[in-house]
Amino acid sequence: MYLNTIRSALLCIVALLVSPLSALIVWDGKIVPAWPEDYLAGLRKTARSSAAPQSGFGFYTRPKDTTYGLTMIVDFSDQQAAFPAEQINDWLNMPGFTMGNTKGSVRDYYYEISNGNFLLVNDVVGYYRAKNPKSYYESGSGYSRATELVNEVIANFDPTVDFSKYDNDGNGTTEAISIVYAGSGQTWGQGLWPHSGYINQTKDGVRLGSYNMCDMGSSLGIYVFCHECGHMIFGWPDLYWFGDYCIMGNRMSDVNPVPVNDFFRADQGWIPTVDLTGDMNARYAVRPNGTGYRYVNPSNDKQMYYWTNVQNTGRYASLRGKGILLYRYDGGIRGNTSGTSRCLYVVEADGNNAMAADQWPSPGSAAKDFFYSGNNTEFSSATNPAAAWGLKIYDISTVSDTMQFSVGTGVVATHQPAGAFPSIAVNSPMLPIFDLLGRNLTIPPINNIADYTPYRNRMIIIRQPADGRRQLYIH
Ligand SMILES: [Ca+2]
Ligand SMILES: [Ca+2]
Ligand SMILES: [Ca+2]
Ligand SMILES: [Zn+2]
Repeated sequence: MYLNTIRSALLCIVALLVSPLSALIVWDGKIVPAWPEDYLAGLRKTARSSAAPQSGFGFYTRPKDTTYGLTMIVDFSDQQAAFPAEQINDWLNMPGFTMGNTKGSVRDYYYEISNGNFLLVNDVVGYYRAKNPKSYYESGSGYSRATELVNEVIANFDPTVDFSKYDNDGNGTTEAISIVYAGSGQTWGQGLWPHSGYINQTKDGVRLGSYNMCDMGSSLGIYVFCHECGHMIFGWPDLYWFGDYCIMGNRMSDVNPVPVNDFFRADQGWIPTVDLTGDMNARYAVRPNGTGYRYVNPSNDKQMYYWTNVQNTGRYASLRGKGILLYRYDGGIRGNTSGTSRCLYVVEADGNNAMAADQWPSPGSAAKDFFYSGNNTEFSSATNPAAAWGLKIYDISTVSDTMQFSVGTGVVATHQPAGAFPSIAVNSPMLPIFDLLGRNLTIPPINNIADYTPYRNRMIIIRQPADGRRQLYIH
């Protein structure tokens, strides 16, 4: 497991003890006297400002860190634009955009939830006045007339737009082509109802791939555009039977939508992950927007549990609870197609599995869906809900910004103090590093140690900027 992780991932996360020879790990999660607090604070600041994307899990598309999209804006003779083009540009791109209660632009949303790892920049062109009134495109069967509008809009802008600029990764297909129209969608699943689709056309030498069609509505909320970008750019499915816990699920707030769920964020590498295995006995801290914990089915590496600390503040303000939120993912299932066939769902701590029975708008979220002391403090084969694959999480703490839990069925391992911060030579040779069970882990040579960064009081990030690889060790 460890070796596979190390070899296959650009980001390696390993729990380990310090060998006297390597002394590579310098923070034991308790107290290291050689590290004064202001020094730690400075390093944390550095870590944030220079954060680079981590490799993630690879289940969904991972776009370029900065992705350029094209947004073509349209109005109609019977639905004229209520917002000037400059305002549409601000809505998509302006840092700190507000309008009514809308919190931030589309760019802000993704920049924020990706912890600065994904920047979406939209070029805005238009307005284009459609040939037919909006009522025409809203009729017809299914999305046939949306396709008609898409073709019409592309033909209109092709002479002045170089679509090849929007193939960000040079693979021959654009990533983020959007059409945003004046007014509101009318009928679910018909006409111009917001959706992501596929354009089978080649322009300027690139295939126009998936597109996002979105309405402006009456107040420029960001839910719909951000949700459609989830489909278009990342390939995320609609999370039906998922409640309010993701922007790909319920539409709780147009103006301050919840983030993408933490499993998808970890899949992108936007939050770090610690992999736990059945032979580990340890106690961990978990903080909001911090490290997530993963437990993979030992006999099927596409199935896993993932859990984080979610507090209902900020982007999560519309949730009705807080604590440890636990997901179960199955990469062998495509999307959430019924209450009993879901690629991703929340394992509800109250054990009533209400979200499998119904969806939007209820049940949305519930305080007792979260694990915390006072509700449910254990998740194992003997509890309701029951854990599969040998996972046991127990002794979950009360709700707070720093929650704790223990894992495993044995005695929690204790750590030796790491001692003073060692001096580490650049271009050091292969270093012997041992995990909690004393197994020697084969770690590639460290060629260029840029810095050591304590992370959330639990980790050291070791960078290897020479080849862009990074390794993250926790202790
Ligand atoms: Ca062109
Ligand atoms: Ca591309
Ligand atoms: Ca429930
Ligand atoms: Zn959708």
